[in-house]
Amino acid sequence: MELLELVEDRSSGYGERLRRDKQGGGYKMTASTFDEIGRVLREHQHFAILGHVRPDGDALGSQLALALSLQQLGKDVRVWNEDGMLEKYSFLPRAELLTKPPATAIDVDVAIALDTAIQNRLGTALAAVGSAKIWVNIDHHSSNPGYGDLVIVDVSAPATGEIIFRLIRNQGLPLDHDIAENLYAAISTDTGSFQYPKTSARTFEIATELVRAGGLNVGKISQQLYENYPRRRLELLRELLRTMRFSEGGRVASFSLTLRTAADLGVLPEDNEGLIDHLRAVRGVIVAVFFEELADGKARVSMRSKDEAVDVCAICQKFGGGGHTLAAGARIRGNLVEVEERVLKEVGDKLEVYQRPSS
Ligand SMILES: [Mn+2]
Repeated sequence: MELLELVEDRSSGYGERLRRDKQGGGYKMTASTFDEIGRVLREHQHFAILGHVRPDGDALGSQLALALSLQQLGKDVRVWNEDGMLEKYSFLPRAELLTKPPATAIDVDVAIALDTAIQNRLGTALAAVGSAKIWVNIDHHSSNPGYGDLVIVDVSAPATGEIIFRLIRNQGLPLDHDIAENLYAAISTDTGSFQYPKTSARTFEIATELVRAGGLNVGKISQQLYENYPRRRLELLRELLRTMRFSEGGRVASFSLTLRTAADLGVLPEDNEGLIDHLRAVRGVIVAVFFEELADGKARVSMRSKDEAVDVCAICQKFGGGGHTLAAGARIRGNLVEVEERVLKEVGDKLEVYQRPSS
């Protein structure tokens, strides 16, 4: 069935809309078709491709992949992220294309936001777009309200990179080794190496096509993604584990990072990506929470759930954040200890009404 739908996607622009209608309820906006987006890509010349602040592999890989494909069509493409290219993803092909946005705004024909649930999560990259005739929003976060003129928010996709691949294939856009490697990295990181629940047959089909079309060396990419961390990331984990606590009878696990500890270790924001998985991996844990003190009087909260019945996106939305059902986050005003208490109380309340399935 998934394969049929993939074929349908290629033959017309309407596969996407059909799938959305079938799922029903989960979408908050009218879907644009790949045809509509493809037309905009072909008919304009100047593009800005943007991604969310504190980017992950999905944001950076998707941005680079779409930019490279458009460049091959002879388009003028700027690729901006507030944080610029992260050290850990600097191995991505043509990583140098992705830069911090300029201080002075630049007009473009089309601005494309990728993997970004809330438009202001584009940070300074949003301000760098002086004017754009058309805004395109391609994402897979369930909390995305559907900002922009052309919108594809596919919450069934485990990664924005998967949607970009389908767009490229559906519209016959260029796909070479460099594009394939960026998309593979995007999908690999956002699926937790093809492990998270939204990883589907379609995901593996796409990975197969990327490996084949790009002649990718999976072992080498994985090594660069998962076996190339700086030592301080492990030193950070050691400090986090000292603060580890379990609550709600072992169903909630959390740890926290103070500004002081982060400064002592020389931690970069990217160092903690994925560390929360150590909490999630514990038997009996349903919700994992990572608290990080920020310099602006707020705390950053990352949350993971192992059960669809416990929707951490809903919890984070109560605090002004968002994300996916099983992976979400928020930035909350208040000191670290106070935020920890408020959030863990909310998680506890959610778990109280949650009944574990008997099977
Ligand atoms: Mn993503």
